[in-house]
Amino acid sequence: MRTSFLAILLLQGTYTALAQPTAFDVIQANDEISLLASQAFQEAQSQANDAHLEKRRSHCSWKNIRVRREWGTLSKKERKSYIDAVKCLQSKPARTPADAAPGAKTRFDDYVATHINQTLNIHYTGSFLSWHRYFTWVFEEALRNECGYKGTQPYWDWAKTAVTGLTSSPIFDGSDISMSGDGAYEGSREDIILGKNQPGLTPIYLPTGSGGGCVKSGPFKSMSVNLGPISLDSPGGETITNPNGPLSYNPRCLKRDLSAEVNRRYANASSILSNILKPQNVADFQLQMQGKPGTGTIGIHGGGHYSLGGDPGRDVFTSPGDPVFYLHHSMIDRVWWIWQMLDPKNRVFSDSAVSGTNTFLDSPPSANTTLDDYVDFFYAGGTPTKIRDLLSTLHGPFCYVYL
Ligand SMILES: *[C@@H]1O[C@H](CO)[C@@H](O)[C@H](O)[C@H]1NC(C)=O
Ligand SMILES: *[C@@H]1O[C@H](CO)[C@@H](O)[C@H](O)[C@H]1NC(C)=O
Ligand SMILES: *[C@@H]1O[C@H](CO)[C@@H](O)[C@H](O)[C@H]1NC(C)=O
Ligand SMILES: [Cu+2]
Repeated sequence: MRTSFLAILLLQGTYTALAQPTAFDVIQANDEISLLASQAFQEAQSQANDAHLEKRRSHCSWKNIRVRREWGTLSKKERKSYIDAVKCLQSKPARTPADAAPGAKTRFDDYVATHINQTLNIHYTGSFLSWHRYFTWVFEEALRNECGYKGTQPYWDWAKTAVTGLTSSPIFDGSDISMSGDGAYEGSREDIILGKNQPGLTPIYLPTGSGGGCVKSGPFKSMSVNLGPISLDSPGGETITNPNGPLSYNPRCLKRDLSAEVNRRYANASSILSNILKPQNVADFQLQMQGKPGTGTIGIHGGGHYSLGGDPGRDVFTSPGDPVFYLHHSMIDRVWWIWQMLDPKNRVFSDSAVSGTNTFLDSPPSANTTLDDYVDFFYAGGTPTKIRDLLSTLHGPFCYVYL
């Protein structure tokens, strides 16, 4: 395997030399990620063809593998069919009974309600990566099985939008074949302040973006966000909560506040590359990705979420209420997959592939997450599945790779 220039820099601890990247560094970091991604693809291909693994696998082979692609590489027709399938889920009635979540009105909302219900047990926990991998996959399955979608779940490459800006990217340009664009501009506002009222934490100031109001154009212009908010970070450090309860019916427009600045600051090519090359165990990997509280960063995971902004984009609980959530989490999953494929023995097929407890930052204190713990989405669908079976994208329910 080729030892890369950047890997050597990282090993030598001279990475700080790149803290102010030039155009050259950006290109180089992007090239590095592409190389690592193609190595991951080859590793997955050889695993899929491996006769030994074949025995442990029920259904997945290289012949029926699904390939997830970056949004901008999809044809217009493919983008349209993804959008149509999401809108189809938004038009079908919820399976969640009204007494379990009165605000869940559509099949799309079933997923939002499930995420809200479990938020404090799936972020900064041992299940974070596997839970969201399975969640995104079960959503993709619903698009296919309930809405006739023939494609795969596309992803949002933040490294690309860190360079192009968000509003001019094919995901957010507001056209009929985008995921809708920015919200109406609400003028300059006070910063978003994360952790303002948490004692002992240095607050993080995030600039507001170029929108703030209701999404103006594109396919999701008139969609209804039905659930939440539960903990919506707002200008000035205020947090907005629906007083009628987290799962009550609270229909409102989809708001966005696209911020290329937040994207660039936390989810650029170097930060993605560093998240792939630096952490040597899953505890460090998932913590770098989510941002270690108190260190002043929100990681690439927070970078994507907060660059969307708006409502529900800035609400950890309700975030799947913005359909771009699934493109974002597909990218999160892709980064995990690339990292896993650098050392599959330890990062996929081992007890040490999982680390952490069952509660948000172990608060309140809880048991360590184990490979035999189940991920269960209740009404949203999917069979309750052990984390053990969610660690490889070629095993258990899965059969996909990223290109
Ligand atoms: C919320 O989670 C509990 C288990 O913790 C489950 O019994 C309940 O059905 C879930 N509700 C929804 C709306 O998913
Ligand atoms: C890229 O991200 C890293 C950390 O995530 C940050 O230190 C660096 O300043 C960012 N680059 C730019 C150009 O904002
Ligand atoms: C939980 O995991 C931590 C970190 O890996 C470990 O030090 C600790 O012993 C584990 N606790 C139990 C009860 O297994
Ligand atoms: Cu989440």
